[in-house]
Amino acid sequence: RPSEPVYVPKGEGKVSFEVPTNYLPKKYQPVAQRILSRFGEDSLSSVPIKPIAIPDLSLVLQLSRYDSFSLFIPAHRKMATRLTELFLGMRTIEDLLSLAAYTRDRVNPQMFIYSLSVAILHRDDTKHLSVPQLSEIFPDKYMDSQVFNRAKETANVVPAGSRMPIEIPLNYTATDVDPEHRVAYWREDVGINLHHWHWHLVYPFDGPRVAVNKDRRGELFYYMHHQIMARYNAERLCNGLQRVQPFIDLRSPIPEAYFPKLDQLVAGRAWPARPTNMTLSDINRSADKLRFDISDIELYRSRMLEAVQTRRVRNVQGGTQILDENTGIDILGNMMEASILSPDQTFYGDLHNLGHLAISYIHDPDHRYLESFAIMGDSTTAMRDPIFYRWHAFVDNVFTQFKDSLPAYNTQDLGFQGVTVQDIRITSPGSNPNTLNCHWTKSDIDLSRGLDFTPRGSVLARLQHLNHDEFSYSFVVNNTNNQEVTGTVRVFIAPKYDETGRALSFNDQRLLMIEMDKFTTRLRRGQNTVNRNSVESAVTIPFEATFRNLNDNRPSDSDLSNFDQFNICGCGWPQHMLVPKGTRQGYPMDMFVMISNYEFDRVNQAEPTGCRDGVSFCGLKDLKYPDARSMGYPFDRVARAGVTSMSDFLTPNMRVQQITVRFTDTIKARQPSTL
Ligand code: CUO
Repeated sequence: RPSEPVYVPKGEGKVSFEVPTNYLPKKYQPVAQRILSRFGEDSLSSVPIKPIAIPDLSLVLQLSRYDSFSLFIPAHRKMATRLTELFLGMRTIEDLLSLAAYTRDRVNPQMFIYSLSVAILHRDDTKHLSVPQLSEIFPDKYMDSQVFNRAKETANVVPAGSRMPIEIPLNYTATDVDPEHRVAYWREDVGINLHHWHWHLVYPFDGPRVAVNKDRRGELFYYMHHQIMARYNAERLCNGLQRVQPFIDLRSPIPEAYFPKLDQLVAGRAWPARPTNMTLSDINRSADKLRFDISDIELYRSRMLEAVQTRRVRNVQGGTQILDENTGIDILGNMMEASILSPDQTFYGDLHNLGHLAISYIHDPDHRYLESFAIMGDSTTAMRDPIFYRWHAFVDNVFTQFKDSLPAYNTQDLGFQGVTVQDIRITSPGSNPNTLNCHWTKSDIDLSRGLDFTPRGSVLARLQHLNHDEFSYSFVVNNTNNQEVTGTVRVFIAPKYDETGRALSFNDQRLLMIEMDKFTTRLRRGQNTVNRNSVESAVTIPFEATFRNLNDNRPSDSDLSNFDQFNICGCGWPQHMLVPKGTRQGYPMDMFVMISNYEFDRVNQAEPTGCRDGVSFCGLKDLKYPDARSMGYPFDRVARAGVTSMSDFLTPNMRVQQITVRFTDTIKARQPSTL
């Protein structure tokens, strides 16, 4: 049993840490007293750090504090794994805290946060804690670098409490001359990028087995990224853009450019940009112990495709494994990402990761300019770049090819005896039925934890982001069974028309289906009305997980974590991005609702004790994925024979309703939830 969790500040007071002098890096030791008093003079409580035997850190210290850190680089991965193992191996919380205090100013800061976060998520005595919000530790990975000079200026001149938030304009990376810029608000959204970082933190592909070996992790890699693609494609269609073209010919120039305008504060360097029409090259960077050719990626790709076509994979023992209906996608996901669960990591390589790396070194493949990787090399920032989606469209196509080779669901797989969905509708206050309303909102993020200011106190950045009015679903369901039954309600929405205005075929539309919610419900005999609010969605985490409330002037040090307050999970789609933007005229979409028989969906296991938000994308901590069906069901397979349209597809336990998504180009303050 853990002793008092001393490192979680309680109450209103400020907290300081009493660190043994020799725990500070050598350069700070002569001024130890000054440093410690600087952070300690107005503290109300302090946490003593006990001296421990410091383990061997030689491997971990090979990466300098000022280098960029990427999990896609195998050498970095090794170091991070070692550090994670050390944190996981600390006997008590006090020992963990001591090692963290010792390593904090010595090891690469990004590796430090990564390894400590993975350890916190997986140690028995800390797994009830939420990991710190990355946008507040490394705000430089999420917003325009200009903001940081302005933040410093403000902090020096204006006392804490009277500081106005620093406004970051919406369109700071490009102009509409580049059509791709129309969806920059989506790609550069802080909440979306935080979700992606957090997902990869919860589901690392390398590292201690306890962290990697999770129920259906390969399948979730497929499904979560597939949903990102579906959402991004819907967003593109709303903005008059075509669906993403997969990046297949790796020798062809990449027309999509990206200029991130982000700085790496610790490294003191700007993230490299990529002008239009650059081409990939073989990578040979001895400083990163990294060497591979584009033909290696092509070779791994052909092996992966062969596995998909034959539905067989090689394993390291020299045998073969069948990719079957149930576990095939999980194995493929692990192969694609090259997790340590891949059946043969050497033969299938790390296709997905090498794609990220080759793209991220396109500007300096042989390190002659001493440049580091671009934002595709870091899962924290990768989703900002248009090329992310072209690469992941390729990745998704491989999975879809496999799924399409499986037998279609028949009406028995889809139906629910005696259950009929009679009416489905969306209600949004002050609006027509079946209408979703989007607009802009401005919200704040505190920069002060990520910047070393004197004088201290919070400095807020105010960001403009997409948002929607809260809404609710109501479904009328008839149960003609002579008893109460339990069902899983599955709610999806998808665009109705393609780029040219033609109705999408069933097979195209199903690949664009966005999961909006999934929940279980009891159905009494006879007619039932099932109600559900948008903030309850199984894909999202609450608004407060991403932003602070406007005009919330609590000093940041006494509010060390708004996670503690809301018991928020970090992984999950941000609530403010639940709905695609729509259009001013009103964008037509189909809402699809299915109630499946819970007898076939149920996973028998203990009730979750930790967070339950964002479950569809993030699973449940230490438990099995709580839905026994294939992820993406019922849209993960091709249509059964004879089905060409959505209406052909429907069984009585499903229903479709056209909805309208309307965008109003105004800034609207967030309304408190009605729930
Ligand atoms: Cu999430 Cu490519 O997997 O970034």
